[in-house]
Amino acid sequence: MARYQNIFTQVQLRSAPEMGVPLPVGEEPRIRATSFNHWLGLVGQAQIGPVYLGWTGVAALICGFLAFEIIGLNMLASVGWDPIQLVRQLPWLALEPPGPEWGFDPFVPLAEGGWWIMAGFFLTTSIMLWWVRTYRRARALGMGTHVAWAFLATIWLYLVLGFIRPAFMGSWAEAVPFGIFPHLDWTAAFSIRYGNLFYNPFHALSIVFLYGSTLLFAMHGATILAVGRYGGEREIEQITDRGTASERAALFWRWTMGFNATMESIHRWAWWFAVLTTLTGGIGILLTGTVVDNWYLWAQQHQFAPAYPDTGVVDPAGIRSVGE
Ligand code: 07D
Repeated sequence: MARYQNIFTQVQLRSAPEMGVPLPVGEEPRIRATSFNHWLGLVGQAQIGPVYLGWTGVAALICGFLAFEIIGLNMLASVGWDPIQLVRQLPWLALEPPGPEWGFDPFVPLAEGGWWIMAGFFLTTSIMLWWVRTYRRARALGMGTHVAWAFLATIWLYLVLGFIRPAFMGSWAEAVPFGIFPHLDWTAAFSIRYGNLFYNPFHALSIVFLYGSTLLFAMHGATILAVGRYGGEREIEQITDRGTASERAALFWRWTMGFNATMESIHRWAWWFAVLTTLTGGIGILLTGTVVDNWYLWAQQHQFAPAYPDTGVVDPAGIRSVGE
């Protein structure tokens, strides 16, 4: 029998589908149909299904579909209902939030940003319902709820960008537009408007954790692949035994840098780095325009950006002249 398997050598089993551990009544998968797919089998499990699609899942999919339709139809309307132009211009098309004249008014005419509020409402409802789904499915399986809390850290940044900060600023116009290039343009304009986001220490922290996450992921992924020939991917049975893949993996890092994470702690490192990326990011965005109006001037005041000689140019934010 083949024992050492990797993406190139694996044996894909075809037998009665694996239906999982016994679960309490009402918690079992609702859609019990299964199938096998060779291509999926090359990158993960070949078995598709069973799927649990409870009411939170169904409602999330419906709300997500409504948001997608509202955004798509508005974009189609913006090119005169021409499907060819929709495809051709898609990366540039947008559904914009209400203009500054509407403040944070919840009732805005549809064509003046009301559609954006409605799409945002359905998208947010969809995401929150999906969050409930991740929490409840984990509980039903007797698992911890770590995935749900990590997911909430991303939802935090999403809500700060699209709802919480605009509410604090009293204007929907501060929120992110829907659209591929338009949301990127918004990012650049936001950075410039508030004095260069590079000088926002929470943006810097967020980058530390983002880059740190990629580094940790690369180190952990590479380590486990490197000990695959000793069965390193079977983590649990390896923790206590001597001479295992797990011990070699730990020793490798202790030899090369004097310290090693454990089989358990490496996953806590990864969880915290990923979660802190959007947690610190959301704090940075929430402070922008509410507490700090110009990050470059703020950095000068706090002695981590150089102060250039006074040019006499008055800060457009009205705080003081540059270099003062
Ligand atoms: C999760 C959010 C997506 C949300 C969207 C819209 C609603 C509607 C409506 C209820 C993932 C939400 C809409 C909620 C609701 C109703 C009615 C994103 C999520 C689409 N940066 N940067 C980060 C780097 C620069 C800028 C994080 C690097 C420039 C802004 C990360 C560089 C400028 C923001 C990061 C760089 C700039 C960020 C994202 C280099 C101009 C953020 C982490 C090397 C381009 C975000 C604190 C993440 C943030 C963010 C990296 C440069 C602007 C660490 C590496 C100087 C405005 N940047 N950046 O996982 O958190 O995002 O900032 O140059 O908002 Mg940056």
